[in-house]
Amino acid sequence: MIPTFLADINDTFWFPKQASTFAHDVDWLYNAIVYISVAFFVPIVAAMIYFTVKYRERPGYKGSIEALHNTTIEVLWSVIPTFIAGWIFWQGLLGYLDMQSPPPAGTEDIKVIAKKWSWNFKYPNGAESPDLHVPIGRPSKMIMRSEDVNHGFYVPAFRVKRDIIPGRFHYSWFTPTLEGTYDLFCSEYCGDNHSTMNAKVYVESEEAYAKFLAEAIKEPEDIVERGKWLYERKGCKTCHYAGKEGSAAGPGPSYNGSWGKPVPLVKGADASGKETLFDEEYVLNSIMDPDRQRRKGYEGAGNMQSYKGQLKIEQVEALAAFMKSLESETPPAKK
Ligand code: HEC
Ligand SMILES: [Cu+2]
Repeated sequence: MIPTFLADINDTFWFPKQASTFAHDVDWLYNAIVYISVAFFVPIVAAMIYFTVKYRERPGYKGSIEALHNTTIEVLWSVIPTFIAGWIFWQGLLGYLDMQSPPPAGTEDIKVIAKKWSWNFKYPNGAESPDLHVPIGRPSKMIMRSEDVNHGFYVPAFRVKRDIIPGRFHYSWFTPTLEGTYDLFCSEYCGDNHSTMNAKVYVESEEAYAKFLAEAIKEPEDIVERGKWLYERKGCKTCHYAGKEGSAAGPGPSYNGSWGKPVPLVKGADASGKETLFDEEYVLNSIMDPDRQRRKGYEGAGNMQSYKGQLKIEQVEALAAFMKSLESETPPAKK
């Protein structure tokens, strides 16, 4: 078995907390490689320095030209490292296969949707959230896809990392072992706001997890609250500013103070072709068919994708009500 003093030292040293069943083995192998490297590095460098000094060229000293070859030493320094490298490969392969093979049944299956630049998690009961919640002590399986470009699902505390390539599904799994809040990062550079594509992972007791699921499924009754709820859960928050609780100014226009005012357009479907009013109809068009009316000053890359098929008309209504509720808020200075 793995000596614990080798693995658990990292809890406080150079690794984050060990919060999954993988963490111990990964850290242990990492340490083993470091210690093996040190065990070679120190004597080799020491011998090098010693011989450099001992056999340096100096008056009255002549090196011998016969000592060029020693079969015993050469066989040893080839064969021993080969076995060590083979062992490292074997241990790494076992760990890799373990991480690539989710248990065939009994996992908590969570769908992960990566999108520029936010995460969306869908749970078995239909609930969704922008941060990941998982129960402790039970394997959770991530069924992951990307809506646009390459992203990477990376939770350092679990020692789990997996690329997500558009057009196919990728899987990842882990069994959390320590309650707490951990960081989730996107580990593939995916454009301008890649560095903001982070989320939290909440490892919770079964009761807390069940409570979260029950609450996450219900859309708030109040229409404005529901709009805000959708704004946070559907990824709008990464790009649009919406008041004090909203995110910092992203690539999209701020919702604040826009309602009922004229919107200057690049190309418009309305009669003048120059501007339109910020109302329900404009919000609906912007969400379902963003190319039809682009706001002036926002014609560049990194624009909004259509939400056709992802939002119901009632949900658009709620989002519009939420934007309307911000009509008196002052927008932040544009960067
Ligand atoms: C990838 C970033 C991004 C995301 C995510 C995003 N938007 Fe946008 N949105 C933009 C950009 C950029 C514009 C301006 C260009 C345009 O008018 O199409 C815009 C325009 C809009 C407009 C018109 C606003 C105006 O002032 O002209 C509305 C309304 C809107 N988005 C709503 C939403 C809603 C609702 C969501 C979530 C369901 C959302 N957006 C998600 C980037 C985004
Ligand atoms: Cu990304």
